[in-house]
Amino acid sequence: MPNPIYVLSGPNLNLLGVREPHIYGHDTLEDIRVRCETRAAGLGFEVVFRQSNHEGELIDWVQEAREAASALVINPAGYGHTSVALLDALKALKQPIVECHLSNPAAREDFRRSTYVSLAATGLVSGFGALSYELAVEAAAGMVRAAKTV
Ligand code: CA2
Repeated sequence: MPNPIYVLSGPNLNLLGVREPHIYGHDTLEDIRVRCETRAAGLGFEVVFRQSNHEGELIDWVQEAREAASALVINPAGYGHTSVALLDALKALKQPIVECHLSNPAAREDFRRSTYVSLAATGLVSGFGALSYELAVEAAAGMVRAAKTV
């Protein structure tokens, strides 16, 4: 079994399914965890699925992923738009990084149009609700598999 795919979620995403379902959908983060694990298992991967409201904790997990992950999926939430420190941590990763958003931030307020995370990401999946996470896991697994066959 390859190293797990780390799936990290940033601040306020613990409230999913409880508030603002018109923007972020009805799935809870627990629902999304199950969907990611199921999709990953079908592709021969395990998932480490975590959420934090704290920038430093997310950075610690990105650093942990340097040693322990085969790829990283991250929904940085609000920190994507603000955190140079998170970008610096991501830049130290050699593994594929898939940035993931439930909504399509490019179609929302101007300040959401770009993220620092995009500067380090291999690719981006956004706008598909909970399915964005599943597609991001699939993309991450595909990148890992492709790297192994080259
Ligand atoms: O669309 C996404 O996944 C976002 O990363 C969500 C962030 C937002 O700042 C980004 O621009 C796009 C906000 C996460 C807030 O999550 C909540 C969930 C339920 C209720 C309230 C907030």
